[in-house]
Amino acid sequence: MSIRTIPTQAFSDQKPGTSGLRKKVTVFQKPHYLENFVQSIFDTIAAPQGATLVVGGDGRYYNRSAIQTILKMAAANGFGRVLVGRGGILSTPAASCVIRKYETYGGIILSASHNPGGPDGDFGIKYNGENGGPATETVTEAIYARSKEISAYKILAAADVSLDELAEFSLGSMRVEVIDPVADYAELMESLFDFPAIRALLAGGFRLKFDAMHAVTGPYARDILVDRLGAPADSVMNAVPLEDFGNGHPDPNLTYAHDLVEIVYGADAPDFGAASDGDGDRNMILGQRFFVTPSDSLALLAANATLAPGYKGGIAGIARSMPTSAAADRVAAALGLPCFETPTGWKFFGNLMDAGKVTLCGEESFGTGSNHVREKDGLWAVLFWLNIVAARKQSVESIVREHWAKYGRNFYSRYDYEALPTEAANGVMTHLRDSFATLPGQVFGNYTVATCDDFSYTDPVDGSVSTKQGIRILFADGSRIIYRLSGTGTEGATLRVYLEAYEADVARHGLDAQEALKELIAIALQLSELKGRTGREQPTVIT
Ligand code: VG1
Ligand code: CO
Repeated sequence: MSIRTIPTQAFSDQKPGTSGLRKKVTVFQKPHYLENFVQSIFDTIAAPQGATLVVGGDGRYYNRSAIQTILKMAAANGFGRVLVGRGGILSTPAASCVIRKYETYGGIILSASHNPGGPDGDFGIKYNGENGGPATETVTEAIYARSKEISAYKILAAADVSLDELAEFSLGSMRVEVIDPVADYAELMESLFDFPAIRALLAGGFRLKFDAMHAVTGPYARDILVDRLGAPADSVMNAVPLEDFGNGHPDPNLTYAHDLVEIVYGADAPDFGAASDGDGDRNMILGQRFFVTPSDSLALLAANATLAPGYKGGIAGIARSMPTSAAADRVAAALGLPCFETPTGWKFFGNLMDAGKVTLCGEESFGTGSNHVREKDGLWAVLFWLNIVAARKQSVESIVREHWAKYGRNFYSRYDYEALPTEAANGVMTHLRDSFATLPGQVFGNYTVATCDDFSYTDPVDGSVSTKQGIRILFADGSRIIYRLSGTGTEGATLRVYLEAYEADVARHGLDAQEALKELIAIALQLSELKGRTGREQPTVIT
């Protein structure tokens, strides 16, 4: 088998976004497009000869074919060994787990997460480093720079290999090990949570429903929830991963996980509901007819962490992305723990976890995780919740209400305006920036603007600076409106508007979030001139 050097022309649009390079499948299918990006990764990370790489993805359309290309390129670029999930499958947190457990030289994860899949859907690719976490911005910028000047890539001339059985074989001078995608991850979960207590909870009649949304978590949920914890087989729905996610949108929120929501809000509802996304790193937690906002979930996990064996010694600190509500900050303050506010995207948490500054991290976008891996982790959050419910012997709703009574409630919502014309979305952001000078001190109904700015972050570990990470309008009473352009979309621009208001009065904790935030939402629309500038009357999704 010979190594070929293929001449190529650079593409100008391979800039990784919030979580890797995400494009339409049809873009990745353009000749040399995938190869150029993979070679740019290899050139940038400069792995030592013979290094080990992990490769796997969420199983969406094009996953299998991309993996064949990556294996041949890894062999041609001097890797000595690749660990690849059977069938090309590895959930994002499982990939992170495998990188760390086998101390590999990082891994390549193929996923466009919650974006739809299929021939007309989205595909994505990213590199995670030796700590198991998404490459830092310094590395992704270097990969992008390389992609703009690349003129050739290396690939082994070889036939495709079979990945459907656990096996070990050679590809050129590289070893390929096809590994069980679930086993290492499930073992890690068992080491963190009180499985006997959860098993007893389920045996005692507590009913749960987990929606894998036809995405990667199906086999993980079956192994852990059904086989190890004894939940009835029908506790896991949409459990077979499909290349197009059954034409669905594998995004675990009240809009897209509607099958689950109908069950959990219906007659004879189970006690607990949960869903995960395309690549298994997001989670939605529901009690019986009760929705837990991701921001509250992070705060609650932090407040109850010591109930889980893996965290019984306490946590070092908490980090949340800037748009995530400050509910976790209140828990950190009460526990005397440091709390960090980072830009959006898991890559900003890695340094903090590596330095031992934080144990738990979370984002408002249905992402929570800890230093057990370096990605957010959907099933981990589900197990953490089940562990807490088992230990406290209370319903999800009563646990949340008690939390609000103690710490106050941070009402929270996010409005997404998807696929806007890029010009219009940029226009909204520019208009807001132009009003920075005049906004402070202005009064809108019950709200007075205290300050406004573009969020910028200096990493406390490596000193790197990330600017323009979202526009913040901060009000005198601590309420906030944030505007941000998404870095994961593949069509036009997606504008996200994040709203938060704090409420200490228990008598008002039962309010619907949309009702409680009504005035703030009207202010957000007014300040941004969003309707006029984009022509959109309604958001695409409200979470
Ligand atoms: C979104 C979320 C962000 C998350 C990112 C990747 O990014 O807002 O919090 O980290 O997706 O999650 P953006 O730039 O579109 O707002 V996943 O599960 O798509 O890997
Ligand atoms: Co995801």
